[in-house]
Amino acid sequence: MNYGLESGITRFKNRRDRLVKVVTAYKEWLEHHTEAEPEQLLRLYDLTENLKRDRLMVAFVAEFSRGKTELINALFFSDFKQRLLPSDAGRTTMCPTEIYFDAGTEPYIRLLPIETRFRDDSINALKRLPVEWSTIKLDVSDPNAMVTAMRKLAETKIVFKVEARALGLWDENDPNLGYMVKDQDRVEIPAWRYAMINYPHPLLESGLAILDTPGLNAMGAEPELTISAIPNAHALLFLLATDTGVTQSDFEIWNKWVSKHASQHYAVLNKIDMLWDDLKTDEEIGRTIQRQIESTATQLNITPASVMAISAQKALVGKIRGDQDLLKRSGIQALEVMLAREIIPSREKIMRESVVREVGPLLGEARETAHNRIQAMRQNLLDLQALSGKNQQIVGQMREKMLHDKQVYDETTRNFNVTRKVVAQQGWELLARLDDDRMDKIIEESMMAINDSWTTAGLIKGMQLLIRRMGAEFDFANQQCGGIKQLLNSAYQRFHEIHGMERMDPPNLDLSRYRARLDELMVNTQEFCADPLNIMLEKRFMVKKFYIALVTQARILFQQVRIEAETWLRLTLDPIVVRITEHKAQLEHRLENLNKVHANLGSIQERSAAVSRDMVKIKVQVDQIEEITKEFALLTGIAMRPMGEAPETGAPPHPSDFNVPRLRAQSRMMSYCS
Ligand SMILES: Nc1nc2c(ncn2[C@@H]2O[C@H](COP(=O)(O)OP(=O)(O)OP(=O)(O)O)[C@@H](O)[C@H]2O)c(=O)[nH]1
Ligand SMILES: [Mg+2]
Repeated sequence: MNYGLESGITRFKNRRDRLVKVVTAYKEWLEHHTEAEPEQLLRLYDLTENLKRDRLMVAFVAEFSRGKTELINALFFSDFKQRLLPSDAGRTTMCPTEIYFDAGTEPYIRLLPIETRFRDDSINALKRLPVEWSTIKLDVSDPNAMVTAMRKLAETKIVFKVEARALGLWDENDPNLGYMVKDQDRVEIPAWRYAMINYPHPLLESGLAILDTPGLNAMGAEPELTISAIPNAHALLFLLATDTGVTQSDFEIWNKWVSKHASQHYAVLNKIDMLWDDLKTDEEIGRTIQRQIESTATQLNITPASVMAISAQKALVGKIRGDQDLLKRSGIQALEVMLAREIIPSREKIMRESVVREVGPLLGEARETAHNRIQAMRQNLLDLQALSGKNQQIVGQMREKMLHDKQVYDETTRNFNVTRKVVAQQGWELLARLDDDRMDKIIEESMMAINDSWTTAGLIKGMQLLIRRMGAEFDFANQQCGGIKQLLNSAYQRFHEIHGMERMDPPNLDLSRYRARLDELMVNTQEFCADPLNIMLEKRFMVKKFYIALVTQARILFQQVRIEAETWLRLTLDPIVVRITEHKAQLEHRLENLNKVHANLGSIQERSAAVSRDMVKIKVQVDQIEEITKEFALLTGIAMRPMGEAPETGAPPHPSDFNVPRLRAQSRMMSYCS
């Protein structure tokens, strides 16, 4: 039993599955009932695939030995009936460990050798190269074998100081590294740089992912953690222990890497069992714990209510033994309730917003199209009824008028197509400025600014240039999108004025959150460079590693902006094109009716019957899209607009996730550009 956590995650998974289903239904509707471009369908397919992989990442961050791993064991792996992940006094977890479920492969633990630090590849890049990792298959039915395999996470090796220095893990002048010394020449270093565990646990299968991290020095040594993994996690759990209080290094971690992140973060005061005292009453113990909560809150500058006091160890024991009293006393239930009530819904919100942003406007448009089709059919019937009893001359006049209307419409469409070509060209230019080659060039320029001087001064120069260049591309994207929007608006205006088509107001491209992330990277750089420990010459290695981490994150941002721009173009142009094409089809249909009736006045009944039959078919389309919209509205919480009302204007909501898997879609080209 874990207080709402399991049901919370299951709810998250159900919602996600239902979203996948509704987007798939919409895609199929488009396939069957419209001339949807293959690229658009592919994009929707990508979206559903990405949704299926959507995870809720909870990162555990703290100084060593505060009980991070013990808490992970207690929260998620107590069913194992023993300690699954190694947790021990002193430094235990030696490398950052990601735990998740991937249905595509057998359970495994994958370990990245520490020697890969010699290379200039980021961990993110190495994740795509399985050969670089040492992989151990996990036999989940054998607990002892599992525990043995997990011991790898705590593995260390003894190396000569020169090697450790070359790996950027050892610095004679750093007083914090004394614990590594084995003898005069040798030091102990982690055997692995990073671990990935694929484990079929129900919570992980439902989309939860966990990041366990080692203490402070390890965090500083792997800048990718502090620059991307931790800021990109959806929730951070920061642990303190009652026996150590808030030490200088606890405070540093909280201050530098936890408190200022926009993602949800929580302070957890662990090891309260150390304050349990048989010679004190429960009230006295309660008061002692409360005092420690208050002093922790004061030091971290947060309210006492936001510090959760727990005993991870007793929670694990309580769960393994089924001891409800111990479990209750451990305080872990409050933490589980918080995870279920706050973290999961906030992740769900991000997922919903991203789907609403990508699909919402298009779905609304599809619904509008279906209703317009019915409307046009009704008009057709009225037209036909109006024709009954008319002579051929009158029908001929009506046909002439309709023909004229259609010619005017075709002329407007031709003009629009000229604009469309210009827009396509500008769209290409825009996307070309945001592609990987462009980013490579920007990185190259920034490396030139550093000019192989891996000092903090060089780093600042290189990063300033990188961020300036990226910012300039973002500016260009905003400008270009503004221009495209204006062009389309004035081209569409003619349809509104001459042909009475409803007004449209496409959203603006909003890149503010990417800019904020860029600014954050610059702040990270400045902070790194201001740290006296990093200014020393020996830290050249770290400067380079830090730069690689920054560039990795910057590249992800750049790819995200490209996807954002690509989506924006689609959301802006597609609905207009659909509307114009639909209107044309309707005019043609009406003209065809007039032509047939003109040729044979006796065919009105027959035509009316044919239109009525078509109407039944279209009614099915309308019903389907209504169902899809209803489910979509229910899942995303957006209001369903009663049909016939003016569309809402302004930008749809923005998600704040930096979901890397979405990048898969980046190579897709816009269909209308081809
Ligand atoms: N008394 C007590 N001990 C605990 C509690 N939680 C963890 N411990 C012990 O504290 C030690 C460190 O716990 P870990 O889970 O390894 O701590 P960690 O934060 O993961 O440490 P690193 O992996 O070194 O970063 C272990 O011996 C745990 O058994 C607790 O609630 N009470
Ligand atoms: Mg640990």
